Amino acid sequence: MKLVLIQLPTSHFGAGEKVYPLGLSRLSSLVPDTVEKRGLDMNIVPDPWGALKTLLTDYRPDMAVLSFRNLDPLAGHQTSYLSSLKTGAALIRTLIPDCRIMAGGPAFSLFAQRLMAEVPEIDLGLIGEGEPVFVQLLVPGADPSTVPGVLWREKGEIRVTPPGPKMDMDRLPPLDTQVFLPTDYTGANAYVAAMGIEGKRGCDLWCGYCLYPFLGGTCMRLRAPDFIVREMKDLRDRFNIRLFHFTDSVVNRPADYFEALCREMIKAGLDVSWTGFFREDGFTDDNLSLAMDAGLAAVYFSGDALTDEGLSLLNKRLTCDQILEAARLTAGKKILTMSHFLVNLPGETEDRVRRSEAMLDRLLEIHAPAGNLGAVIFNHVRLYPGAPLTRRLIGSGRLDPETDFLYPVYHNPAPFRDILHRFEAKCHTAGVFSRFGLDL
Ligand code: B12
Repeated sequence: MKLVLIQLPTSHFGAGEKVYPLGLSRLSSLVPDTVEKRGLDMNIVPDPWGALKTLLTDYRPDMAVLSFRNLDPLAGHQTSYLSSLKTGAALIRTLIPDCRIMAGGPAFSLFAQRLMAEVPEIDLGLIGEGEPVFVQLLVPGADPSTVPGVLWREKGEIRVTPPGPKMDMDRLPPLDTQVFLPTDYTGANAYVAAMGIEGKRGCDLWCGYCLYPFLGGTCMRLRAPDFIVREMKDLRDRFNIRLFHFTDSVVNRPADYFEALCREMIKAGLDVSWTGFFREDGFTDDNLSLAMDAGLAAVYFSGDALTDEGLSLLNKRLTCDQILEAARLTAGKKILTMSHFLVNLPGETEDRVRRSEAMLDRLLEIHAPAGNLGAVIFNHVRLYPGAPLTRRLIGSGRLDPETDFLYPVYHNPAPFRDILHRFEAKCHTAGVFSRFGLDL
C-alpha cells in the first residue's frame, strides 16, 4: 500500500509564519514498515497545488491522509481555508479515483460532521487525537464502526462512533523527522517559534469562547518532564532547533509540574529557548526566575478581558489584579511579554469601556520603564458552535440560532465596534508594536 500524508495549506496569505506539523509527523511515524509513505506540507512549498498534483500523478497513492489545522486565520479576518480541504479532496478524487481519503486535525475535528457533508470526497474522518486509532484506520477494509471517534459513510448517511480512550502522554510516538524535516521550518519566521513541543494535552478550564477541552479532553494529561526534555534535546542535537513553543493550552499549570519541568530542562543543560501561553494566577517571581533559567524567551498571556465583569463573563477565574501583578513580575524581570485581550464583549457599556481603557493604561505604565511589552493583541471573540459563550448569546436572544459558524463569525456589535482600533492605536502610540525580538 502507498500512503501520502498531506498538511493542507492553512496559512494566512502573506503571513509566512511556518509551523512544524507536529500531529501529522507523529502519525507518520506510526505507519507500519509494510506501507510505503510520502509526505507533503503544502504550507512550505512555493507552488502548493502544483506540488500536490505532481506528487499524486507521480506516486499514485492508495490512501491520502489530510491534516486540516486551521479553518480560518482568526484576528478578525473573514478568510476561510475551507477551500483547501475541498480542493485537496477534489483533486485527489479526480486524479486518483480509487484513492481512500482520510481527514483529521483540529479544524476538521471542530466541524467534523459538517465537513463530511461539505466535502463528499472524504471517506473517513477522525475527531481529536490520531495516535490511538491511526494504524487501525490504515488497514484496507477495516470496519470503521469498531474504531472510536471515526466518521464514515454508509448507505448515503454519515455515521460516527463515540470517542475512545485518550492517549497516554508518555507513550506518544516520536516525530517522523525524515518525512517532515524540522530544518525546513527554521529561519524564516518573524514572530512564532516554528517548532512546537508538547507538554500536555487537554484543558480543565472552561473559558467561555474556547473549545480546547473539546479538542484535547477536559482534564490535563501531563507528559513526564524527562520525555519532553529528551525530545527537545534530540531536536537540538540532530537539527539544531534552538527555539520551541509549548503547544499546551496553558504551560504553567499545574504549578508543581511546571516547576519540575523547568528543573528538568536546567538539569539537562539544554541551552535552548522556549515560549508558551501562561496563566496569570499561580505566576510567581520564583517560578518566573526558574523558567527563565530554563530558557524561557517570552511570556504569552491571554488574560482576555480588561474588566472583572469581562473576566467573569468569559469564566476566566482570574481578576484584573492578578493580571496586573503578573505584568509587574514580567516587567521586573524585563522578559519579553505578549498580552492578548478580547474586546467588545457581550454586554459592553460606556462605563466598562472606560474601565477597560484605564486597565490598559495601567498595563502600559507597568511595562513602560522595562520596555518588555512586545505586543498587545486585541481580538473579537470568534464564535464557535457549542462554546459556552455562543450558547449563552443564543439563549439570551442576542444571536440567531441559525447562524452558520463554519465561516468566521465574530462578536462585535454596535455601538463599540471601534474599540479594538482605538486600543490598538493607543498601544502603537505608546511604542508597543513589533518589539518581539525573539531570536528566530
Ligand atoms: C500550539 C498552537 C499554536 C501555536 C503553534 C506553535 C508551533 N510551533 O506549533 C501558535 C501560537 C504559533 C499558533 C498559531 C496559530 N494558530 Co494555533 N493552535 C495551537 C494549539 C493550542 C495546539 C496545536 C498543536 O500543536 N497540537 C498538538 C498536535 C500534536 O496535535 P494536532 O496538530 O491537533 O494533531 C493531532 C490531531 O489533530 C490528529 N490529526 C491531525 N491531523 C490528522 C489527520 C488525520 C487524517 C487524522 C486521522 C488525525 C489527524 O492527530 C494528531 C495527533 O494526535 C491549537 C488548539 C488545539 N488544542 O488543538 C490551536 C489552533 C489549531 N490554532 C488555531 C489558529 C487559528 C491559529 C492561527 C491561524 C492563529 C493566528 N491568527 O495566528 C495561527 C496559525 C499558525 C500556522 N502557521 O498554522 C485554531 C484553529 C481553529 C480555527 N479557527 O481555524 C486552533 C484550534 C485554536 C483556536 N483558536 O481554536 N497556534
